[in-house]
Amino acid sequence: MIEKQLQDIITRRYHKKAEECGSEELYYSLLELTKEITKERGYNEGERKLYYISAEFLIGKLLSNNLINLGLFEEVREILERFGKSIEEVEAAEPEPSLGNGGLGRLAACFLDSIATLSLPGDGIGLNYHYGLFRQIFEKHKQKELINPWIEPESWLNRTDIYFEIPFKNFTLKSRLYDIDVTGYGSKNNKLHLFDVETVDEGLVEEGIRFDKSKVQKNLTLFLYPDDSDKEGNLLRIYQQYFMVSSGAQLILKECREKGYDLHKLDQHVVIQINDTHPTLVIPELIRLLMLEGIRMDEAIGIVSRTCAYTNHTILSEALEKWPFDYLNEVVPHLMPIICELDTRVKEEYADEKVQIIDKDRRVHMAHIDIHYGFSVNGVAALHTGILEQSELKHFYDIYPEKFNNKTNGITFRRWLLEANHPLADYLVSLIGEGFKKDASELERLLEYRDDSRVKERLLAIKMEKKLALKQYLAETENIEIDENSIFDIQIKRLHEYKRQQMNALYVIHKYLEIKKGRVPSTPVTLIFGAKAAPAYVIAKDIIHLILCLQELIQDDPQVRRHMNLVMVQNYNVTKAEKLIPACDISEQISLASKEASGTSNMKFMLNGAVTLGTMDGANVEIHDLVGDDNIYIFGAGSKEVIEHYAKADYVSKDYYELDPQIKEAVDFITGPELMKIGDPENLNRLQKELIGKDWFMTLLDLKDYIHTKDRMLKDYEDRESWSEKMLVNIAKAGYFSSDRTIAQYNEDIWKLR
Ligand code: NTF
Repeated sequence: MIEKQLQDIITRRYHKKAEECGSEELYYSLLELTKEITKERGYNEGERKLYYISAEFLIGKLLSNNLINLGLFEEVREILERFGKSIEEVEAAEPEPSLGNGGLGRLAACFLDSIATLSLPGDGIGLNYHYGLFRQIFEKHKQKELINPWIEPESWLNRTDIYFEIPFKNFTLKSRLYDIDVTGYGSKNNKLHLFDVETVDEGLVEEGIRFDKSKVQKNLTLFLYPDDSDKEGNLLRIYQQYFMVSSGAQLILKECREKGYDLHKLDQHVVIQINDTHPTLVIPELIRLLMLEGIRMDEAIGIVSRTCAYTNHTILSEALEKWPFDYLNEVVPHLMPIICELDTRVKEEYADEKVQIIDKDRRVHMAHIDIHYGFSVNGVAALHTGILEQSELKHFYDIYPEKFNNKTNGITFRRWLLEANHPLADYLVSLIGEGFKKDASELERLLEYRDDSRVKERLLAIKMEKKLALKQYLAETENIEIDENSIFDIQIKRLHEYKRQQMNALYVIHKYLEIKKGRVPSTPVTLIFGAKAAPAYVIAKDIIHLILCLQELIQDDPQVRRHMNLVMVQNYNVTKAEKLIPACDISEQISLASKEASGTSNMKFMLNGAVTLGTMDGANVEIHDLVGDDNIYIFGAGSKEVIEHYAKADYVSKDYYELDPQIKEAVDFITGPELMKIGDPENLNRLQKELIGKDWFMTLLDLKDYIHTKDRMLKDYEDRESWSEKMLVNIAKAGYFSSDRTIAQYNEDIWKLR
């Protein structure tokens, strides 16, 4: 049936037999077929609908994902095999959109999958960036940014004829709606609505990703928020944000009108989840639009406040947006009377400077708008929400304790287990049945096999299979050689000082020096990094530089390489994550406690049988609660201690450097002759100076404990029986981190759909 449909499409498109098609032709034919079948399933509906507004949706490739959700994956795989092609080859022809930076955007994508899977009516609203985030390449041990075009004449995007007028101060832009169908696993679909500007001009891009930031009509959806290190960059972000929320708000009201809803009762039919502060302007915009419909301001404010809910994803103050009043006024003057009114109402009620919307420097605090004029505020892991309540947002929690709630993040098991790890998924089915695919808590049944050595041996064999698959992938795509018999220790996430890739690099230096002294580990280890740095983030780029220099140093030293290898993959993205995660033995989750709101790769690794090496931060705390001391390696200062150091300003990295010869030796090595020969002295010197003189994220505080704990872990790996039991327990306990659970909780406590 499917085979016939596919062959018909191929004949119409290419006048060929399927056997004669290349990967690309097969990909486009399958794209068409999948889109057709998806449409036939219909869309979730209900009296009340969720709109998840987010500046980022890091959706990844969609072919396999959609085939799995449609229940067609196996069949299509077999058909392709008969045509002499593997699904992997075909999928290689699909470009990966990069409509997000990291965890926040990937979370939004996992959420859309779970919302559809739970048959909840809920659509995403975002922007159709033409190049998204940059594509990363390495040149002279440095990151270079290139454009990442992903939109082809034919893609998952469906172009609609729905337009909205978006008013700015000096001009009006037309926004056109594009939709991507979101398939649920065995359920009806929802949509991801992406808005675009008709007048975008890709020719604006000069060298790399440089472009004229001032030509807003031509660049608004060119890149996922570009460099905001200057005023023009900031203004462009405000333009993007308003364009997104005004388009979204107009779409929401259009859908309500079409369904005949009374706009006075908007909050009964609509709930808007504001993903971080980027979509905050939806609050004043919706008030403005309701007033245009003849609703008085006071009532409009009430309606919108009962409609909007806010999720906070970070306590890092630089990520909490505060726009200068004058910038907003330059872009959207028509919103300012409303923002001022919202501010006045707060000032009349509360004297506390910390809860004001417009502060004394005339900066507009976006999160404060969300908290005062939304009905729910949630953090993304228990520890994170606790920190929001007890310190970061304490002044708000004191006013509105009833608004605060926790929703620990989750990941979709369809992509991160069924798609990324077929052998493991199949084996789990053979042991505990299909149930876990819809109800992830059933994974716990795996615990019955805790003492079954045949099962544990099989888990080790599957891990080896995925390590070999990664080896082959890296050899083919990046010309990198790795040894499958070594321990794979992986840290993949955005490059940020608080995530402390620099601490991992210092471990590498330490180990290098140990090996040079003849103290070699009994099992070789391969350390794998993947990370993009924000183009304007100088120290992050210096850290990449250090890692790439270390990589070369080790590559060229066969004596060391036999025992330790270091590899940094280029252009880390969702596709690469799907290859790396199933192959991992040790999952590096080493952020400074209190700084990583949740983390989600920690969950993906665990689900695939890696063991966590981590601090008591974010969701690591909850992983630890679930698996117990024996099945996770925890080290370093806890969040209380860290928060106290900040409060007392008593952490002095130089003391750690000077008092500990091992630390000193490792830090000194950064500017020693070996690396200075390979790298750029400017970058290496600056990074070293930063570590000794500032080290804002306390790398040296935890370094010793990190080294000891990691060495202990590498040793424990050698007891294969007991290690495989840790793997089993991690897989069995991962069910809690299904985004189906997270979304069920959002719905129960916040959205109340159906
Ligand atoms: C990220 N926040 C956090 O840093 C992660 O810990 C968390 O897992 C994800 O959100 C998803 O909740 C951001 O990316 C941002 F933008 F808020 F800084």
